[in-house]
Amino acid sequence: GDPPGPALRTAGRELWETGRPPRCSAGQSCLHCPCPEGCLLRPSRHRASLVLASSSAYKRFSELLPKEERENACSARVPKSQILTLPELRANPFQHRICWVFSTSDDRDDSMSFEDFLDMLSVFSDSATSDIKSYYAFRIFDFDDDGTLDRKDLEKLVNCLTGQGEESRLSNTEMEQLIRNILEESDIDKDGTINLAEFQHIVSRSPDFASSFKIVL
Ligand SMILES: [Ca+2]
Ligand SMILES: [Ca+2]
Repeated sequence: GDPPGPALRTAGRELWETGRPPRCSAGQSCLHCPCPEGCLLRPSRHRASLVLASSSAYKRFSELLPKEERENACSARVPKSQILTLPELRANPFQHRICWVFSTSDDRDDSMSFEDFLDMLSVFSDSATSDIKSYYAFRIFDFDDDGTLDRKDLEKLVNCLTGQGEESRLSNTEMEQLIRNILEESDIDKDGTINLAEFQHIVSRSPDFASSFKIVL
């Protein structure tokens, strides 16, 4: 697809430079977190949607809607099945988690409003800081949304990355060894899981992380 236009980059930068990374101290799970830190996007989102109303993001979003709904794309929700038709997501092994994390649907059906879509684009764009990217990566990898990456999450994460096929899957022994290595390197407080701070610490030592955590729509 087309790279994000200047409008998206400008608005994205504005969003991120004026806000702090959403480090949630309130809830373990920050999904739809009611705390102000967790919702730092919200205040500027309306402004950003105005800026972006004519941008390529808006165009991409409205094209996912049936023709009769495109006029009011700003108030419409795109079903998950349509979101997953985006080529950038179709091949992403975390596509279901990404929809889940960015959707604000009350029905929990992973449908996306334009603002949800915009959040997703902002996080995956070049203008998002590495703190923002790692925060959302953490939420995407936290499969059971309990605010920490335990062995089960890490196993799922590794399976997503290797693919589910018989020949690409790790053996139990390999998986066990890999998870032990990951924990040895990341689990600073030795409680057996990786919390957000530990995850961000690891990511800060991986200069390639931010550039690889990218979806360009
Ligand atoms: Ca978890
Ligand atoms: Ca830990």
